[in-house]
Amino acid sequence: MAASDYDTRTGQGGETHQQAGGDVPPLTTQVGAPVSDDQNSLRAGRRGPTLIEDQAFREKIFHFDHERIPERVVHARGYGAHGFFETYDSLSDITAADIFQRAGERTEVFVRFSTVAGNKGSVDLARDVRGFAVKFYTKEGNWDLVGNNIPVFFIQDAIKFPDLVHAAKQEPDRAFPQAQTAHDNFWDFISLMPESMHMVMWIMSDRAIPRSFRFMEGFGVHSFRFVNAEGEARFVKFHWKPKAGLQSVIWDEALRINGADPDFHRRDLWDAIQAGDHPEWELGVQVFDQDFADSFDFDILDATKIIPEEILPVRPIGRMVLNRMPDNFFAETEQVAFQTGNIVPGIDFSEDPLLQGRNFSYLDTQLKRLGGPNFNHIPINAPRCPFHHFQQDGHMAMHNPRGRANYEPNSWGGAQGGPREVAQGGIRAVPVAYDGRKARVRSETFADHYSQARQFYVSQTAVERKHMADALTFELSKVRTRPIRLRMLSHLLNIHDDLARAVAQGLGIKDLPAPAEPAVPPRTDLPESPALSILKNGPDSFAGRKIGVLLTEGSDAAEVKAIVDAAKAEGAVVQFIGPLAGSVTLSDGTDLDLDEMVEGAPSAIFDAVAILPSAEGAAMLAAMPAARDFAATTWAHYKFAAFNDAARTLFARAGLPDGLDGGFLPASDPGAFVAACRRLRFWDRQMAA
Ligand code: HDE
Repeated sequence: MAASDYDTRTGQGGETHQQAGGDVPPLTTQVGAPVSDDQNSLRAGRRGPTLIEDQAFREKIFHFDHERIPERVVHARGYGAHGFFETYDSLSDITAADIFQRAGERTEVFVRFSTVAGNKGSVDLARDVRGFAVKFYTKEGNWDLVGNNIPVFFIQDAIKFPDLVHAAKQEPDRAFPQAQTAHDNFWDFISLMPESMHMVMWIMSDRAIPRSFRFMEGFGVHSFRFVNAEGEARFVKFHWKPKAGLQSVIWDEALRINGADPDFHRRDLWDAIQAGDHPEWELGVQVFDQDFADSFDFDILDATKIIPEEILPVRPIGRMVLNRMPDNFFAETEQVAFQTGNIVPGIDFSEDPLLQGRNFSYLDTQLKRLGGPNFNHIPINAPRCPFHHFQQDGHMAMHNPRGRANYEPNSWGGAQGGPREVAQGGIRAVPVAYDGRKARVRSETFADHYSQARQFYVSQTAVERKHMADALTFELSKVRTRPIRLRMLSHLLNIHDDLARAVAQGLGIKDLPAPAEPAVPPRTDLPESPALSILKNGPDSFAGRKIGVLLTEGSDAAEVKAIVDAAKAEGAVVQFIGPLAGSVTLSDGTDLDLDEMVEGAPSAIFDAVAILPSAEGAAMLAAMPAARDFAATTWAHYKFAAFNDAARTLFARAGLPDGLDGGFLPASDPGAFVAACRRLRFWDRQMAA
């Protein structure tokens, strides 16, 4: 073939190949040299080898080769957003923390939500704990409240964390399963760690499959300390409560969502914030003194225990609003470095052995992940308040000491001498007195592993208890080693008989094992705590939720409009779905653009649906497996549906019962439909099954 030059910019059309000029800046190298050709590398002759002197090419490839940093060993998959925290009232009587001194003051925050077990590219709806990490850029330094959406943890001592995480992640020989605890190693470890039983109840509940980051709680988990200007210290536990109420999906939906939209949670947060529907949480505290701690049933340093809100109410102290997505995911969400050690004057640690271990881990891990000691120079990590210190040099140093003094004490004096310690305020450890022998021990006050697990279980509604039994059955059904299943059952027997029996039945185990030998006898007298149930803390509003409206050619325009108007009046989002992508022409001749086609939008991605075909359209839908599935799963997931008469053709083919039930409501009364949606699900159907 004869070689000849041709212009690679021609024939490819469009704006992508426009030249610099006007508003379009010139493409440059890293050091600012304009690039004349970004389509062809420099070569010796038309068909000859590439020349090493092509700096623009080498620089581009070199940089690309190094685009990745190590992903977080846990919480690798996450999504962040910017916002603000607003203090309700001054808390100066209990803490000197600057952020809590002035009513109405706003402080910038960055939040990162995450799953724990999965790799960076894993699905959003894994059954897992969610990270809920908040960086407050306060006037006296960054305060990182690195919490989860579950108020307890699996283990009591940080030394077990690597074992827990190894057991939960992919098994090391086969490198699967991804983002799942439903495998032998996890349940092997868990069933040998009775201290994890309370946490197991939480992760087997629907808390581990939240509908959205926007609809989940957050918890600081550990007891911390608040210290006021007089040096008086009290314990404090932190709680985030979503203003939009709690909501989770059910497991079968999670499985479908993971297939249809693995980025479901990301997309949800992105869409909400871009649409101006800014999610909001209230920060609340449980504050208590040493006397309360001494008289409480469990050790307040034990991260496998809660203090029920009914015993110690949560006092709201401010609100957080997320109102801006990062400009760049990598720069902000990936490079953000949370550290439990980042506290500010007025806040102190407790002796919780998990927290103490974390304080080492979070600093250490950033060195590996971000490549050097200067990760706080990265804008997302840098404080917004002035800072001065003598730390210097190292990889990628962006802030360097000025002048001569890079040590202290020095005698250079004044501004030249650099910063000095503060005489008042500053971070001061609470002078807690310790005595005792150096030893590797676990306090006997940490020994009760079942009582609060039971309390969690009995605090759930019947619907939620069933979900827990189903979740345990599902997870253990994936465990191939039978003795592990039995060992788990022996623990469940110490938690609640009903639960153990339901799981045994699901697994086809007829002979229950003996209950596990508890370190201390489990208590059965702890009262129900309604705050622990999701369904008892629903939104009673459909605002911020999504309705999927399934349409066809010829759908009744007035019917569609009435549903859309009612949904919008409630603050809900509407999406249109058709048999094919593109648009449909409604009965009045208007063309309606569709958001999705039914093959790509299972009902699982909506909170409620409206099925409004024309008569001919219904026959067409009835012949489509995806449309039949849409109707069948709406039913199977107990979702509210508005429907018209034509839809019955589809329902019959989808196998729905003739009489339907109270969860399927006539589209002719859109107000009643939207009012029903406030309950989120028609759980009566689950109970009737
Ligand atoms: Fe973490 N955890 N953790 N963790 N954790 C990390 O730090 C660790 C624990 C939590 O969005 C790592 O920067 C130990 C409890 C969140 O960037 C690492 C122990 C709670 C995030 C680490 C725990 C958490 C992390 C990995 C046992 C809830 C994500 C990357 C003592 C209160 C933060 C990183 C983000 C991340 C260690 C237990 C929450 C390795 C040793 C309990 C939300 O340092």
